[in-house]
Amino acid sequence: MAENAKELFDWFLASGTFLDAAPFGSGHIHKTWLIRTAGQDKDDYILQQINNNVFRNVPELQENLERVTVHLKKKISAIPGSDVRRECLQMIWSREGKSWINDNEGNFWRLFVFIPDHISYDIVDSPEKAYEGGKAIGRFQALLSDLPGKPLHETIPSFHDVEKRMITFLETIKRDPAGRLKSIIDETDFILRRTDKMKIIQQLGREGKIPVRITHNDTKFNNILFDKNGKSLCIIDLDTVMPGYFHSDFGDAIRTGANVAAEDEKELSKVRMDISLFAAYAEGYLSETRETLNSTEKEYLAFAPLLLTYEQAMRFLTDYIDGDKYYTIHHEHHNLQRTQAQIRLLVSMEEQYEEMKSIIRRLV
Ligand code: ADP
Ligand code: GN1
Ligand code: MG
Repeated sequence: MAENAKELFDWFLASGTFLDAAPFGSGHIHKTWLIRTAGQDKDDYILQQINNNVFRNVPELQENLERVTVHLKKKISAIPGSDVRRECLQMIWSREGKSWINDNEGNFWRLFVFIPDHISYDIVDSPEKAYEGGKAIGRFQALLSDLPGKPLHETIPSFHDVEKRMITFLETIKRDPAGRLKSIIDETDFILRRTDKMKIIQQLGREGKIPVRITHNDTKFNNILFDKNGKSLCIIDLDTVMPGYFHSDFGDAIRTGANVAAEDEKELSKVRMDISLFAAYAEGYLSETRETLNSTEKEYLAFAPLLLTYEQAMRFLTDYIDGDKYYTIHHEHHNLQRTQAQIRLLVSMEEQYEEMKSIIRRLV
C-alpha cells in the first residue's frame, strides 16, 4: 500500500483534495492505486509506481507517453462528438514540470486522470464486445500512424523479438537458477518443438515484406476500457507504444479476447479459443485497417494469435524458470499455471487454424 499516497499526490498539479487510495486493477507490471478525491464533480486519479525493473529508462518511457498522449488528444478532439476526457489517457504534470516524480527511495511515480464508469474485460463474453475491441485497436493504430517527429524510443528492447526470446529461454534453461527445470520437461519440450515455425513474421519483416509501424504492443483485452453501453472508450497502458508489427497487436488481442477462460485458468479443459469471438474481433479490426494492411500482412494475420500465444507461454515459462523476477505473481506456481493455460490455448488455436485462415480470407 502507498502509505504516503497523499504526499505523492500533492507533488502533482492535480485538482481536488485527496480522500483515500486503494490498490486497483489487475495489471502484471506496475503497482497501481485509485486515488479518490473529495467532491462528486472532481476527477479521481490513477497513481502508479512505475516498474523500473521492466522499464529501465523512465525519462524515455515518459517522453514517449507525453508524445503519444498529446497526439491522440489532438486527433481525437478533432473527431465530431468525441469526449477527449474519457477517450484519451491524460497524465498530470508534477510541480517540477515533469510527467513523473522520483521519491527519495529511488522509486518513480506518475499520475493519470481516472476514467470513471468504465468496464474492462479479463474475459470477453460476446462477439459484439470482441468486434468493438477490434475496431478500437484498429482505430488506435490508425490514429498513431502520423505521429510527427523522431521514432519513439524502444522502451523495452526487442520486446516482441521472438528469436531473442528463444535465446533467453535457452540461456535461462541452462542456468536453471531456481532448480525448476526438472518439473517442466513437457512444457519445455512443447516450446522447443515449435521454434522454427514461429520465426516466420520476423523473417518476413527482415525481407521487407512486413513493415515496421507504430503499434501498441500490449493489447491485452483489459487494456481497452469500455463504457456501460458496450462501446469502447479508451486504450490504456501505453508504455510499450513503439515501432513494431501490426501482428503483435492483433495476435495479443485475440490471445486475451477470444479465450473463453482466464489467462491463468487452472482447469485446462476450460481453456479454448472461441472462433466466433475471433471472427468478430477480426471483422472489427479489419473495418479500420483493411485499406492500410499490405497483402503479406493480411496473409499472416491468422497466424499472429498463434505466435503471440506461443511467445506468451514462453515468457511465462522463462520467468518461472528464472524464479519469478518479471511478472507479479499471486502464488508460488502462478507462472507455471499461466504457461500451461497458454499452451492449452495454443493447441486450441492450432486445431482451428484452417478456419481462422478462411475467416481472414473472407474478411480482407
Ligand atoms: P500494467 O502495465 O501493470 O497492466 P496499466 O497501466 O494497465 O498497468 O494499469 C493497471 C490497471 O489500472 C488497468 O488494467 C486499469 O484497470 C487501471 N487503469 C490504468 N489507467 C487508468 C485510467 N486512466 N483510468 C481508469 N483505469 C485505469
Ligand atoms: C503484461 O502490463 P500488462 O499486465 O497489461 C506484459 C505483457 C504481457 C501480459 C501478460 C510490459 O501486461 O507484455 O503480454 O502482462 N507487459 C509488459 O498478461 O511486459
Ligand atoms: Mg495493463
